[in-house]
Amino acid sequence: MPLDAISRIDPEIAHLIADEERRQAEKIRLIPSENYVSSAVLEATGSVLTNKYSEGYPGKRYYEGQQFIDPIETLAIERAKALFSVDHANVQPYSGSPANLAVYLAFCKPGDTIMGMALPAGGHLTHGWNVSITGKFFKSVAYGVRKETGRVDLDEVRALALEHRPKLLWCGGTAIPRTIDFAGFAAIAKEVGAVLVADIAHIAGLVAGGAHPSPAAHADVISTTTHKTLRGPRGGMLMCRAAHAPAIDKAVFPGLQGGPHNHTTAAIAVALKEAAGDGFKAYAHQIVKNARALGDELLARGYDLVSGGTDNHLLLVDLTKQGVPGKKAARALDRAGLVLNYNTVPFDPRKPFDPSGVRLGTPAVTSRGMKEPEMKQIARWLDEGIRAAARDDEGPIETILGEVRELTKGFPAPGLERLAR
Ligand code: DSN
Repeated sequence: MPLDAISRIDPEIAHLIADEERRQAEKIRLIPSENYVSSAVLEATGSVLTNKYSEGYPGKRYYEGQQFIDPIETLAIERAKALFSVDHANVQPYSGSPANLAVYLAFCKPGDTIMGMALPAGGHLTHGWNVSITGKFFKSVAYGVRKETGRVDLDEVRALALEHRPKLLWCGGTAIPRTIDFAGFAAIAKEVGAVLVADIAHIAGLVAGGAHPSPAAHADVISTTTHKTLRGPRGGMLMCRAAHAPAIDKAVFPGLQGGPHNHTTAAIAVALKEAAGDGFKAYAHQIVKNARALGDELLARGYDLVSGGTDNHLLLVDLTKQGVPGKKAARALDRAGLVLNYNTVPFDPRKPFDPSGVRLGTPAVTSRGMKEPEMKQIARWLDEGIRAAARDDEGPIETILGEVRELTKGFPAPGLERLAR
């Protein structure tokens, strides 16, 4: 975005934004929950819609002046319903965590039993992990993954669900490299009378593009952020069957939130239109092809991938064999222009703030138009960078940084094309 006004008023912030733009343009961004939004989404996010209060829902607001806000929110809702084949959509959650909290409010009372995937196994904080409000206000039961396979064991999930009879059963998470068996979870939820919530924050774009099965026929509620593979602004959505719509809407507003962020709502609407358009299916499938290519090359170089590979956009790499902790590797790779995050691996003997693994993914590089040959090159750089980090050798890191800059020049990032000119 042009930074003329902000440069005049607040040059300090303008410089920092410009630096961040350059960082996003020059580096290879592999954090699997990040992406590049289009210029159209950026424009909506930076629009005057940020000036407007709109507590309520289209046609039922607590403030006047909604002549243009109501149709914007209605468009976002209708586009979400069509794209994900759901009865109802609420596009107001500020992001994924508030969306998930609204689900608790809709279906549970404090102290109720809920069940989700353990954080160290790949689940999300808000699925009942102990440091989150969701693990403090509810009696949380966690399922994990099998040590031998790194995958969810539905027999374990079923046994735990039968024992504890949770009100809510979460599936999905933040570090799951494999396809989520929504039908399998739905069968368990039905057997124990739980509400099944599919958190598809990471894979929403893959679901929309047909590169991951949809939970629409299986889950009572679908929760998602809008800014990961879906390539929208920072935001959240809840989708559900018609029967749950009143409870979900009431939980989001007035239960949990105040006025919706209308600039975000408009940007979500734009992103949903883009996701329904030509090219998004190919984008979603290319994300998966790229992750597989990256994973295959890392496997060939001797890396341990949790679950042995990937079905989606992300890879979880256990660096124990390489003799370098995840944080040290992630820091060195960042200096080399390859941005990923350190992450626990299942059964990690190390602490979450200094774990054994790294997590990486392909949504952002795929948005730049990179394909399998670039993934092989990136895997080579990752390998060289990790080996250099293990022996505290800064030389290769500097070399890789130069090569990364050369490669990224040929793949302009959406929203930042002008920096490539
Ligand atoms: N922070 C998100 C992620 O990176 O997966 C989850 O909230």
